[in-house]
Amino acid sequence: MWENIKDFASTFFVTGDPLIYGADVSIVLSMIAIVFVLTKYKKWVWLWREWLTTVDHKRIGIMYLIASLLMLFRGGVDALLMRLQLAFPNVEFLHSDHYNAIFTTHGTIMILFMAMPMMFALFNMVVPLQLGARDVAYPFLNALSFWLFMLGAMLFNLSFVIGGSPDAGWLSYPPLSQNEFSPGPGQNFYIWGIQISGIGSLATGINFIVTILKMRAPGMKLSKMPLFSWSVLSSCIMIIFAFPILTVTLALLFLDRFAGAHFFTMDGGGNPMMYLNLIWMWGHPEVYIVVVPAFGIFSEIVATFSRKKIFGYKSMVWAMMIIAVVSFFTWAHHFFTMGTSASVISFFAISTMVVGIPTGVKVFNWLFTMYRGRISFKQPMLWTIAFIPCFVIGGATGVMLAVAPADYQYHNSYFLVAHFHQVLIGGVVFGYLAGIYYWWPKLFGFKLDEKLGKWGFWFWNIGFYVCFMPQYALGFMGMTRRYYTYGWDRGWADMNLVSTVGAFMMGIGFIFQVWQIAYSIKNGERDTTGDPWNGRTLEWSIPSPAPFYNFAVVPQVKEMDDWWATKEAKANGTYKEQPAKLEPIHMPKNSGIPFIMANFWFLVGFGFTFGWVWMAVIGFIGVFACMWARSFQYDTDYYVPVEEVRRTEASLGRVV
Ligand code: HEM
Ligand SMILES: [Cu+2]
Repeated sequence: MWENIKDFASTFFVTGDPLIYGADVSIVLSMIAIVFVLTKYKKWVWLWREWLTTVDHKRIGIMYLIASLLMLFRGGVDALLMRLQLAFPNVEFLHSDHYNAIFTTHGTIMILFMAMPMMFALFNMVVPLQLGARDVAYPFLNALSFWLFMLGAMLFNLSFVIGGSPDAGWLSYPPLSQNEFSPGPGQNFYIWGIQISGIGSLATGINFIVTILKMRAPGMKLSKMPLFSWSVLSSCIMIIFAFPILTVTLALLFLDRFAGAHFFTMDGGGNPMMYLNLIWMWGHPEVYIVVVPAFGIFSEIVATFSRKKIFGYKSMVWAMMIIAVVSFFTWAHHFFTMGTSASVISFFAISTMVVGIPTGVKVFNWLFTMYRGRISFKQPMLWTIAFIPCFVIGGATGVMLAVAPADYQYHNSYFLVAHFHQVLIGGVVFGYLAGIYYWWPKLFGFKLDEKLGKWGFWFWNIGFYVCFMPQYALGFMGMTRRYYTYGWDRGWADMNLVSTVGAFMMGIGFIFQVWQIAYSIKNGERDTTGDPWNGRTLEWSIPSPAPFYNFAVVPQVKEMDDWWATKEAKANGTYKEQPAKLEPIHMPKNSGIPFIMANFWFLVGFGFTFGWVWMAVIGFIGVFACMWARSFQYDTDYYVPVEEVRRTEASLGRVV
């Protein structure tokens, strides 16, 4: 009996590596600390009522934000471990297997569990406020999306200490990811972690499309909608077309592994190339899904901090929509070298280059907006300005990669690694950080400290170039990606050392940012106006932090940048006060079902990961029970009385 338990434990828990024992200990300690604090300060009920069951888009946004910052930390530690290993030749503090696991979890976490939730954080924090809405179209579904994401991410991260991490690369190509070459639960963790959170992402896509199309304040025609909301629309359209492909692809891969099917096997009629095509039909749009909202953020920030209307509004909208469409026709550029006909290759080479055109249009629009503007270099603007050259270089190297014959040289080299980090960090991360700095006061009621933030900014920025510029050269020098160590004879030592120094500079930048948040919670400049940046769009017309119902009175929109127009009219004395009549506000009720249902999904995933069908069955029964319960719940909304609205507004310094 004891032997059996020992046997089981030694395969169930990941053992043998001091790093992992360290993680085990810190996970257990932090759990104990959390339980202790919650109990000591009697916060369990508060946690349940205010957070775990909330359907308020702002709170959901904040939870996404916290989760994504934690994941940025985890993915960042992975990155630093890899860079540490590569700093010098012949270092083997990570074994080859462990290195494989680390680049796999780094890539997967950064894209699916860092970039995606940070993007959803911004969607949730901003879109309803910008549209003049009281919440998203389906608040319950929104909470469900969040919890599906969260439990999927937890499942994926659990592989670090239980069962073993996936190690077949961030896209898990077969045949490597098949049972034959990756037995053990790692690949299953990958499949189910992504699968569960992916369902949440798809639902978020639907939710925000409906919100944008149906919930805009009266008078806000699509042609007057702020550009960030447009970018969200573009991104969500891509989500609803791309994510089902991912779901199906992973489901088929799972059938191969679990049920011995032959969709992507080398024999039995299967074809691994099919997987590559499918996964990139999702994967390429995916990178645009995460970058287009960053374009929206930059558009808002450039206009606000140049004190000018955005240049070329219509062309911006067209550019984002064209990107959404073209992004579905470029996927094969990820495997030019795998041998197809010249005509297929030329099609994908040209379509890839075509994406550069709308993107270029946008860059010029931002520059023209800044031209002769009165620019103020606050944190959001700094990140925006840093983004432009960074993204332009990343885009240019992307076009270099799109030149198919030349790609035979660059393919899977460090040139590629440098390229995609340049667009992902310079575009996505810089963009989201800019957005977080920009909208932070609206959510939290105070600004983030400028001085600490600027330290963080410079460390990130200089660190970025120090880290990734040498990698372009390393690519030309023949260093391929996913290399776990190399010898002195290669001549790669100097460049790699420089690159590692840069990576650690970015790490220091991140520490400054965490410090900045901690410092600003206490000492940050309070925002009493609700409009700390002299903004242009509706979210700046309400107090900060935004009250739970957002708008005491639903705004009537007349112009593009309506809030700016209102302020101008007030300054000119042409503003006509509209008598604001308070009415009871219709709001959704909190619900525990999303949280509970996502936990059942977790059971499903965990059960399938270890092949314990009984557990998956219990999970499915729970999922259906939750759906059942929800279907017969009729008491899902309530009205906030006028008196309460008046009181809340008064406590925020507004008279209505
Ligand atoms: C913070 C600075 C970062 C550093 C220092 C860094 C470093 C690295 C390193 C060393 C690799 C492995 C390269 C190889 O051996 O082939 C890698 C791979 C990767 N990184 Fe990063 N990274 C960073 C941030 C990011 C971000 C923000 C994202 C996405 C949003 C990202 C996405 C990826 C992906 C998708 C891979 C490929 C994984 C694979 O080969 O399967 N990284 N990164
Ligand atoms: Cu691509």
